[in-house]
Amino acid sequence: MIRAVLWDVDGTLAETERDGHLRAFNRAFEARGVPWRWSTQYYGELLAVPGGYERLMHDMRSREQAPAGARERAALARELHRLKNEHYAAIVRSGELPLRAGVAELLAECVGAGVRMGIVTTTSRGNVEALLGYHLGRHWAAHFGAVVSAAEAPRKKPDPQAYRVALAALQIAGEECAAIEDAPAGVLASIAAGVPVIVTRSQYFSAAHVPGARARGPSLGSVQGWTPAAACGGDRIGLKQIAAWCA
Ligand code: XBP
Repeated sequence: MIRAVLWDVDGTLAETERDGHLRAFNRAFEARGVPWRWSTQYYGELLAVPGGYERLMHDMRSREQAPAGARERAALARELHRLKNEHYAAIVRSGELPLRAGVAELLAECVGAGVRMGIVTTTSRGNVEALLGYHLGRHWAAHFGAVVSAAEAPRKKPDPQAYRVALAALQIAGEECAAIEDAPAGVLASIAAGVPVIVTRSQYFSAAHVPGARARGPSLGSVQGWTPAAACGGDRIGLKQIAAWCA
């Protein structure tokens, strides 16, 4: 049996990128009077750049309307990122970012079975607090032996720092855990930290190449469509199935 489940956040717990962060970025651009907007397709390309602030800086390199000076550009990116995270929290509070299928059930199964849990993300701490506070209540953090965000792990995935920090906090070896991720960068980070990983494909990474993942499939809420097949029975992906894939 595995001793801990390590959860990625964006794309894994909820479809936060298209329905949350992207909308929040565009609202921040509007609020700040910035003349550009990001399309759904373009944001998919920008996701190759890890980190919201870094994404803003990357995008501004090819924007004529962006400030020319490096210092002004960084200041604008910081302000837009802060505004984006405010809008993101408001979107979460409006109830428009539900947990993905099977997530609530697996969270509850871990609690019931005494399998420890960690949050392993490189998104901003406030975004984690907003999403988990909304869905699990204000004592959400009590369910997790480790909560690692950009505050604790500034080196973004695919760097394994976030996973290493979580393993140290849980005082557990990587091979005793299973990570749940949706994107190639997260898969690379978990594998580099020695944590077996399964992939629940999200909107933006539905066809991504994820070599090294123990299993990949459409959702924790379904036993159909997984490679290798989900052979442990039941109508959703549970701990027994995850342990079988990670053994
Ligand atoms: C997700 C990310 C983040 C979010 C935006 O990280 O790459 O950058 O897209 O959040 P993970 P910030 O897969 O580790 O959850 O704006 O706070 O960076």
